[in-house]
Amino acid sequence: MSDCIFCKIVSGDIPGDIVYQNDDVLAFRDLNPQAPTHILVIPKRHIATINELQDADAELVGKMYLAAKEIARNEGIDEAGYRTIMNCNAGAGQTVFHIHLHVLGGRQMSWPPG
Ligand code: DGP
Repeated sequence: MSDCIFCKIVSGDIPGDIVYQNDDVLAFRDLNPQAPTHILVIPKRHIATINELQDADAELVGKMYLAAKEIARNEGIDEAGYRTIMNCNAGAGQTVFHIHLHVLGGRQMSWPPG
């Protein structure tokens, strides 16, 4: 998608502080971090929201979570704990319409989220 910020990070057209990638998934630090560790895990292929996911994307979504696990270990937040969130549509706070799994850690998390 030519007008998608995250597709531009995948293509290298805009810079990203990349911490992890494989053939299907890319992860980079959030520009506006909400915790000492705040990383976004995205599929390299453009998918706008959770609502657009197809059955065939099940493995891809699984790979996003496996990436999150790997990243949490690399960041040293796996044992203390971390949060993964994927917002869907504006009412949930989604502002970039290319699905992304937030990985947040390095501080105590509260519940419920706002
Ligand atoms: P959400 O609100 O769930 O759609 O989260 C979008 C996140 O993306 C938000 O935390 C800020 C981050 N973000 C937006 N634009 C950029 C960018 O150009 N680079 C990076 N690294 N993060 C971005």
